[in-house]
Amino acid sequence: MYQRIVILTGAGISAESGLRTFRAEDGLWEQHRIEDVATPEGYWRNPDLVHKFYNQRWQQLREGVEANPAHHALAKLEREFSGEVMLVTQNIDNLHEQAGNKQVLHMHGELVKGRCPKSQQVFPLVAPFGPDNLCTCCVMPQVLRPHVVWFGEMPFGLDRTYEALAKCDLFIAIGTSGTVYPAAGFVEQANQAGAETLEVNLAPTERYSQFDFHRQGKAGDEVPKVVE
Ligand code: BJW
Repeated sequence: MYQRIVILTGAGISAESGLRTFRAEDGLWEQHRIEDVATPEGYWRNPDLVHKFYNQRWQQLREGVEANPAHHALAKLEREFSGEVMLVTQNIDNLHEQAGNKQVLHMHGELVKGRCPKSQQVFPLVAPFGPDNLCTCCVMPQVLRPHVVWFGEMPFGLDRTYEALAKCDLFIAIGTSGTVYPAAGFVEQANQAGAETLEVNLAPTERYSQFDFHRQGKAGDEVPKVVE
């Protein structure tokens, strides 16, 4: 019955794969100040600290974190749905790709890539971030920064996302607290387009009242049921 679906995922969809979310009590920011590890100013103040933060997360991915039933259900949807489906993730992990999704818009970047801070050229990450991991695009090679979007920076692919939101008939937000803009405003855009909206989360979020439907529980339990 739906023809054009937009799906937004957040850290909660990867929680059952063993990746920590941000704002939980034992979350990624429990031991860090957001300004230190998630802003460009924090990065330039102390690149070593930020490199260490992302190297630990990259290492965890490389050690074999696996996609869970929620990621697999969304890959099945992409394979089998006859209409259009757009998957936008705020996550920098690669679990949607691991599950088989071919079209993933990583609006906050990707952990498996680094970026030259001068030319903005993006490189696959082959070694940990650090003073010796340099770009190959500049005459004076630059230290690669994580290819991620920090506070105050512009998320990727917004034009495409807003275009899809303006046309969608179903919007689903999975495992995101709805506290970070512009992603937190997507439900409003979908509502304005006349779409139906569904929130899948362990607990009601700040955006609860903006959604038509809710499924409360683990993404790994709920998303496969939604996709069926
Ligand atoms: C489960 C589960 C399970 C757990 N199953 N569920 C004042 C007002 C409005 C906006 C601003 C403002 N001041 C500043 C701003 C803008 C700012 C912003 O939004 N700040 C807010 C804090 C207010 N935003 C920006 O700066 C953005 N850029 C920007 O706005 O550019 C200008 C612009 C202008 C005009 C148009 C458009 C743009 C950039 C934001 C960049 C965010 N970057 C980070 C780090 C990325 C790299 C990294 O991963 O380290 O992105 S911050 C962090 O938060 C990360 C996440 O993607 C993002 C969202 O977090 P998420 O995914 O929601 O995780 P949690 O932990 O918050 O929630 C997890 C949820 O899962 C919970 O609800 C759990 O219940 C649930 N859950 N287990 C189901 N098993």
